[in-house]
Amino acid sequence: MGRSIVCLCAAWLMFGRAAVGQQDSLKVSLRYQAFAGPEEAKTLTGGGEWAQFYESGLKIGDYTLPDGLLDPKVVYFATRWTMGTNRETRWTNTPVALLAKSNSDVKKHDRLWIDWNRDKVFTDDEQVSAKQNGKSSVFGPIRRNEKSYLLVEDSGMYFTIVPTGYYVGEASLNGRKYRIGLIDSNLDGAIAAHTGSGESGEDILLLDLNGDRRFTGSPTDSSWSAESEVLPMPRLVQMPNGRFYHVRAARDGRSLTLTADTRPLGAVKIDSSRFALTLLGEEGRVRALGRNGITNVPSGRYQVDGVTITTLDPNGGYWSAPISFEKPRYITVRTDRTFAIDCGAPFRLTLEIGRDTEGCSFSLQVKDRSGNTVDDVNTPKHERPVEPKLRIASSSGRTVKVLKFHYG
Ligand SMILES: [Ca+2]
Ligand SMILES: [Ca+2]
Ligand SMILES: [Ca+2]
Repeated sequence: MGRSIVCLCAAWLMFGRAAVGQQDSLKVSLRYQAFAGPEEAKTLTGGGEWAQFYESGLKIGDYTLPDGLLDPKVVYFATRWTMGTNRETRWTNTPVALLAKSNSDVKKHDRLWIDWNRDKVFTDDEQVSAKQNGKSSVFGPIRRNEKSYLLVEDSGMYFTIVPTGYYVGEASLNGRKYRIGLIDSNLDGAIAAHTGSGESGEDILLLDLNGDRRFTGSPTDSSWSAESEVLPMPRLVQMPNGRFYHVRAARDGRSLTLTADTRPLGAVKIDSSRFALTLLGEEGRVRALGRNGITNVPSGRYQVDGVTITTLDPNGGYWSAPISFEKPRYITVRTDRTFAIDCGAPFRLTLEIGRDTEGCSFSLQVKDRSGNTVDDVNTPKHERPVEPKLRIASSSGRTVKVLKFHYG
């Protein structure tokens, strides 16, 4: 009895020593780099934060305006960070902006001032520079707390605020370099320690998994799909060498520390050549990438959050299909056994017919081979496939009606 305990301890110590090598803690220095353009900023931040101009109750006569403006308009400059959370006082705290047109040919306002000091005078130093981006305007950089943001016009009075850039560096792992980065996507001027929920709206971790030096993906659609390189800030991330690392980002975004997780790995089997298994554990949401039916995860107990099946497209890119489970599923990952999760292709369509006084309704559901719900199917262009059609025919085969399904 005593003998076996000694053996167990020895094995533990050996594992511990193997795990504490030079690769076990990585500090990566990051530098600030501007986004290639507002579109890249919007994609990688998952659309950025909303911003809106409101006209309610403001009188232009109360403000001192620069001379010679075309079609001036004073409006509240409302964003999550200018309005704060106190509903009672938010309008009195919200800066007022001045919009004007640069010439009579432009349809929309393309000049902007923000009365930051709230003295009701719009001065030259409060003017925000503007650039045309196709048919819409991009204002900025707007500075706040030493950070810079762009205001990208979506339509008329609706805008998106995005950071002007992100922090990027290279992590060296097993003799290879991987680009890694951070985005202050919730625009609070700091890189947050993760909240662990892995929801969009958090800051972003960028990780170039395939080594093409670009970051592909978006934190809103299929963010945890097998190939996404844009992740709402995780506490634990799997690096391309297959190991899991605890993520700690400096608040100023200038560095990132990755510390290897020391738990032994256990295998989870999913019958699919490429997939991502997302688990909820004590580190929040964890993504484990699977190849040839197997993935390895730090041992422990988890709730299965979802599985995304991925298939490479012969013309480049990949198809992905996230699968969710109706009832909460828990797994215990152990080193001495392989846990199997039954899900994956082939997918089946099930047709449901509803009847009421108005007539019939038809709905299609996509289920996987085990009856789990396939939440979505994404093409290599990150779009949904064309909706299927329903043909209603008479018993003689004559087409009575053709209906097109729509998503939602
Ligand atoms: Ca002012
Ligand atoms: Ca932040
Ligand atoms: Ca990449």
